[in-house]
Amino acid sequence: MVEFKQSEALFARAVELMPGGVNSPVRAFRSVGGTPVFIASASGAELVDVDGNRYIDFVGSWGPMILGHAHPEVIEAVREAAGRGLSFGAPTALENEMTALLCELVPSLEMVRLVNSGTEATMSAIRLARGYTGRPKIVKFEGCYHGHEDSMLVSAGSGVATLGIPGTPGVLPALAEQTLTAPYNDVPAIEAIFDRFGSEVACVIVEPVAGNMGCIPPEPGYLEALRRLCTAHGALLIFDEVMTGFRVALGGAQALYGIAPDLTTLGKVIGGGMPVGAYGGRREIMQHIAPVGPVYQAGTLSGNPLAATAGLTTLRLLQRDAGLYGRLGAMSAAVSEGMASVLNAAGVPASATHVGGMMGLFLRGQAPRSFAEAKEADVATFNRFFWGMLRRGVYLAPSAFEAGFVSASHTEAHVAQVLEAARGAIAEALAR
Ligand code: KE4
Repeated sequence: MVEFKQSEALFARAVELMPGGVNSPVRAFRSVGGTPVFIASASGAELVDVDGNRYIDFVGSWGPMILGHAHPEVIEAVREAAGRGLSFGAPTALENEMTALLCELVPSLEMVRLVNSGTEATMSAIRLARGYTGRPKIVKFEGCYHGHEDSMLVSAGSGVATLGIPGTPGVLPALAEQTLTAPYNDVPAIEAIFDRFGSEVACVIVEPVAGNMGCIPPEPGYLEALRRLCTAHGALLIFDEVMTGFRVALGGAQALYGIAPDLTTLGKVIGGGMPVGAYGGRREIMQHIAPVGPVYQAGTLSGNPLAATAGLTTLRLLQRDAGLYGRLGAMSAAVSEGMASVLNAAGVPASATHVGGMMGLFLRGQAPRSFAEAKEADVATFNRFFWGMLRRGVYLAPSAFEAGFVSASHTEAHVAQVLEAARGAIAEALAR
């Protein structure tokens, strides 16, 4: 019988010290219920919790761990860099190397600014878009998440092309109404927004493959429509590739789909597990950022040598492995489609999506194309399935509305273990 006693004891203390006992809400398991497991260590594709339970990991720290946990070359490079000092608050050659490699690998990047998180990257890119265009409005899509800055924490107003309303206390209505939202994969809806507000729109920010409502790929022609409309109306197209960057292809979704955004935001994989974000794009836009331009943005630990070392080592390993993204795509397909097949065989309608090293599992007969469709999935059964998988040594994302991630360390043996666990977990979920 799997025991979680140490995790339960630690969580009882954690909830007295941190809001919800966590430093990021999704880790609290509130979507799936129960007590989150506390992780003691990780290596390759596997996690070990404080009770000694081992798991095949399909969260990978929400995307960064694409090589697998504790990759020996990354660990050694960080160890060696640490001996030279942790942070200087001054330029280092490492930052030249890191930003040069990002510009080499991501097609639309001519200039980059390093920051410390995906949120900082998107917050800064949005401020830059508003400063560069002189326009107030931004457009985002329902079910897409771009970090927790105020302009992004809004809910769709009633009906299409209406002004946003605060999605959480603390966001000012005056700011929220400058954010317009539209359903993902809905070209008429974004056309309606541009028809009404075109001359006021500073930018459209989009996850080129949506990963925060489960994994929902763009419909054919969708990203092209966003590119066309932004160009026609003088708005900037921002690809938020915090999740898709180096996850769906070496050059990100923009390389996979052949679309050049005006700005790109990055995070997760580019830090190799340490805190790194970045935003960048055409030189003539990025030159508007301080100290060379008037749009202010700064950060004490931006470009931190240790984090840059972890990121740079990771990116170089990805660059060197020509077959990696083909293997990641085959792995994410085998896992997601395999689980969906097991659920369907048990009489539970399920569908799978996968792009490169990210994937989605929906307890819904057809793969959703939007957040509204994703919300039609059977979340209650997913939550029971989640716990059945966890007890059988498979760590899925603790929410029906998150993407899953594979790594270079996942093997065929892991796939077989997952499918065996899924058969038991869904039978148990249905018996309860
Ligand atoms: P961070 O500030 O969490 O580094 O990045 C924010 C962010 C920006 N853009 C996209 C597309 C993202 O997916 C994220 C963060 N993703 C979540 C996973 N759904 C991180 C997990 C968490 O919030 O703890």
